[in-house]
Amino acid sequence: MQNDFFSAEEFTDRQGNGLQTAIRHAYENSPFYRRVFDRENLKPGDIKGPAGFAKVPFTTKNDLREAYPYGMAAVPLDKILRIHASSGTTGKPIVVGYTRADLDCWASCVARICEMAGVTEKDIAQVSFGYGLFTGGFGLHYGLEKLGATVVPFSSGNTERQLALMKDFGTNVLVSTPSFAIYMAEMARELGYEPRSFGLKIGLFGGEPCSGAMREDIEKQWGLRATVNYGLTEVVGPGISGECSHTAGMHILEDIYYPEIIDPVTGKVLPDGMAGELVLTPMFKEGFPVLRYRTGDITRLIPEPCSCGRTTRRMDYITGRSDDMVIIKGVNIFPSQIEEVLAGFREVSPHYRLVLKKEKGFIRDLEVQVELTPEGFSDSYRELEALEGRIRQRLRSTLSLGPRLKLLEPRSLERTTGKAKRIEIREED
Ligand code: DLL
Repeated sequence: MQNDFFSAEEFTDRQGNGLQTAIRHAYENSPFYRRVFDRENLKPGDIKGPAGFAKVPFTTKNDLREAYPYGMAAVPLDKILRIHASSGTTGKPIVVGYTRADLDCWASCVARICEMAGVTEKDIAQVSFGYGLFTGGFGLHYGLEKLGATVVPFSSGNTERQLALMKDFGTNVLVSTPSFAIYMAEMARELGYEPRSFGLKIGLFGGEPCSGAMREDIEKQWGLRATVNYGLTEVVGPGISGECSHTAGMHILEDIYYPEIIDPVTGKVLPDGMAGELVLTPMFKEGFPVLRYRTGDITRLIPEPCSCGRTTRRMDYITGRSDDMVIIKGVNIFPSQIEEVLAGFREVSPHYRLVLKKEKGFIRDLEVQVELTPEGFSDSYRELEALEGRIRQRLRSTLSLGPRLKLLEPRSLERTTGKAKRIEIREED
């Protein structure tokens, strides 16, 4: 679609106008932002260009939590057509509401992401994200429909039936979390099917990190081309960025979402290419607008143009969340570092879990639990011990700390049909 090919000047112009629209709408219609601007003694007219925009305070997850349920609304509730919410594993969920224009814009964004990934109106796409308050199911559904693809709105769960219908309906595009795609392949084999025989062509994966090893595994097992896409409830849901067929980072829909990367500690805006926390401003959101939302996701903006010719900047894969960082014995660790080490061993599967023991608020102990692959599993104690030693050594040199390691039999960790749960915290007093 033509918006992905704007020239740099066109983007600058559009973003300048878009940011002005967002600021004015928030200031004039959102009691929350009116208070923020008044507190800072800021008026929309004072904010000019990117340097001026940096004066706008960040919005955090906490702000949205405190606004539960409707405190972020900037339109009367009768203009809200749909509500979604984050799962809210801790504290209150975060609620977002969409006007008709918001829903149209969202569907167009998701359609663009799907088209970029190579999906066409000839395809049959099975949506295996949950339909409900989670934005994944409905978000992809309406985007794919807008594109003209045939949608199979299966939702999550019921893996056996999911596989049976996939075969019968001739589904060729799978829409799910990457971990569910791996689980489905495992299940297909258990049921006696060869995953490649399903004829899947493209995977649209999102909602959680997809490491290089996971992507390789999915592509090899299903014989499809995997693409990843990114989004979050607080900003809109899926449809913020996604990969084109060159699969080298996710193009941000920059004419709709204004991205910044900041140093998570100082809040300073960082130049393209440097890793930090992603901050997003949706420029045309009416219902529940947010300005400079701190996503918590660590990534970088890729300065080089993509060989596909699109001029929208790409964001790199998420390497962690600023609130996922584990500090243990004074060492900072991101789960993605552990995943990378594990991915280097063909004897272990992509299924792992980090068990953190907390004592009086501090993490005292980290145990890495990882499943062996059926080929990596051995009856020989000596072989397993040698493997354990090699993994442990690699973990120690990467993390500067030696966590405990537990090798598990194949298929012993619980599978999920949505986002994988990688971290378990055990509180001890
Ligand atoms: O997961 C929205 C979504 C649904 C995106 C389906 C793509 C596909 P939330 O439940 O609010 O929304 O979770 C958002 O999930 O801040 C990231 O930490 C993580 N996340 C989402 N996509 C990716 C991705 C949806 N491609 C949170 N890579 C975000 C890594 C991702 N992390």
